[in-house]
Formats: sequence, C-alpha cells, structure tokens
Amino acid sequence: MEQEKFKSGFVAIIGRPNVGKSTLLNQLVGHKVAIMSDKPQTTRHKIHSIITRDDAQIIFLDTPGIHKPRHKLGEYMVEVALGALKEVDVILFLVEPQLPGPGDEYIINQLREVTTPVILVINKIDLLENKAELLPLIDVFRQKYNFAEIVPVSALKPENLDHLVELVVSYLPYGPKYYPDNMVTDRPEQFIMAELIREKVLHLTTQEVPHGVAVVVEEIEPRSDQLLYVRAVIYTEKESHKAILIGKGGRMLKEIGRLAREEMELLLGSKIYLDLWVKVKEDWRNQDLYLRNFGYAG
Ligand code: GDP
Ligand code: MG
Ligand code: K
Repeated sequence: MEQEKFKSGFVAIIGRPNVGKSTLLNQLVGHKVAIMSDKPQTTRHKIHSIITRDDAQIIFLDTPGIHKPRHKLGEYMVEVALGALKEVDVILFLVEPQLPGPGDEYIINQLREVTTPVILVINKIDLLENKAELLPLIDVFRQKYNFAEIVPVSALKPENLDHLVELVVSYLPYGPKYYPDNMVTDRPEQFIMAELIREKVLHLTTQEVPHGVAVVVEEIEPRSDQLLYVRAVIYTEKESHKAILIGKGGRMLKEIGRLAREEMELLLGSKIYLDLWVKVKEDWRNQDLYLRNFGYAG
C-alpha cells in the first residue's frame, strides 16, 4: 500500500450506559482492554484501542457515557465525552434495538453541536425475534438526526462488524500510521491493572458499592525476573462498603485479588504479587482534588 493512500483517524464510541460500547471495542480489537461489566458506567476513562490494517489505522476512544450529570464526577465525564467528539473523525453512536429513550434523545441533542459524521450503530440485534422490526426503527432514528450511516450489528455474537469497520474506514482521512502495528492500547499498564481490579469489584459486589469505588495502583516493582510486585488500593466512600469489600475473614478481598491477579498475569505474562488494600475516602466523587489524584482530570 502506498504511503499516501494510508488512512488513519480517531473514532469515538458513545451511547447510553450498557448499550455495549465496551463489548464492541473488545470484539473489534480482539483484546481485553476496555472494561466490561453488567452494571452501567464502568468506563470512566478514555481508552484508546487500535486496529491496524494494511490500508488503515483506526484509533478508538471509549468515552464515558454521556448522560445528565448528577455530581461533579458526572459533569467531568460529560465534558470529556463531548470534548472528545469534536476532535474525532467519526462518531459511532450505539443504541439498542428499541425506540429512542430519554437517554438517547439527550445524546442526539448534544450531537447537534458537532459536525463530525455520526454512524448510528443499532447494537444487540441478536435480541430481536424478527429482523423486520429493524426497518421501522431505522426510520424513527433517521427522522431524528442526519446520520451518515445506520448499521445494525451484534457486538456480542458478533454480527455485521466487518461491514461496520469498512464503513468507518471509508470515513477516515488519509493520514499516517500513528502507532506501531502490534499496539492495541496506549494506556500504561498501571491504568489497565487498576481497571482490571475495579472490574472484579463490580462483578463480585452488589448494588450500592461499585459506583463509589476507585482503584489506584500505587506501586509496580519487579522483584525478580519472574515476579512483579503490585500495590493497589480500592478507595470507597463508606465504612460499610469497606466492610463488604473485605468480607468475612477477608474472603471477598482475597477473591477480588485472586481474579484480578490471574488476569494481570495473563496480560503481562509474568507472575504477580498483588498487595491489595481497601481504604475509605468519604465523598471523593465530589472533590476535585481526589478526581485529580485518581487520574480523572488534569
Ligand atoms: P457499555 O456500558 O456501553 O460499555 O456496555 P457493555 O459493553 O458493558 O455491555 C453491557 C451489557 O450488554 C453486557 O452484559 C454485555 O454482555 C451486553 N451486550 C453488549 N453487546 C451485546 C449484544 O450485541 N447482544 C447482547 N445480547 N448483549 C450485548
Ligand atoms: Mg463500558
Ligand atoms: K457497562
């Protein structure tokens, strides 16, 4: 492929919580980078994942969910998401195969401020009993916004994802290969480790605990050729949550640590000693200082 024919660009994936943004990213890139959970709002950071082909490089941002903010962290998340939309070449707007709800309408209204081409991705079509239901749905969405394309897919199954990638590439400008071929993310290991631990917390705990949780990897130190020492802290807002996270006789924390460690070892290909702590920081979500400490701002 001639250099000047190479295409490259940035793609933002947006949509209500739980529409399948992380699942789509993981499926497209084929590596576990974005963090999945069955609870909403697990993705707080922009995650860059990268697809490199002979003719193109697509760099994906997994933006935080755009929704009406309820606290400072929420405001920051919306800001990040909207800011990202103006810098990208293509926006993938994910919805479920249902009539647009208030969450979708809110995002569509935000999109009126950007000129970037928006591809509407109707995800989870595997849940439809009859694919003919798609046609009236596509019409409803078409009337709400001037989408560049409308593509039904299943991120999970997967279905129609190759077509989606082709469409994305068709909207990319000619440009350089920004990242080396074998790179799938530009996030440091520290961040990915913290997200893996947070994912385990989300999976193993219930209801009120997860959204008040942040994980910080404070230290990574090779102890030998084969062993990496990692110290991480799970910050929570309440003593009662701390008790849940530690569990009877420390069982919950052990289980979180074991599952996270196993995945880190797979990811990094080395043995890991995970030194995992739980600490209480009251109301951290409303304090800018803590947001900064946790890497959400600045
Ligand atoms: P996000 O909040 O938008 O990042 O959504 P996730 O990727 O975390 O997915 C939320 C839930 O929807 C998870 O339980 C996924 O397994 C599920 N999901 C995602 N894509 C599909 C799909 O194409 N079909 C079905 N049936 N479920 C999906
Ligand atoms: Mg997500
Ligand atoms: K989620």
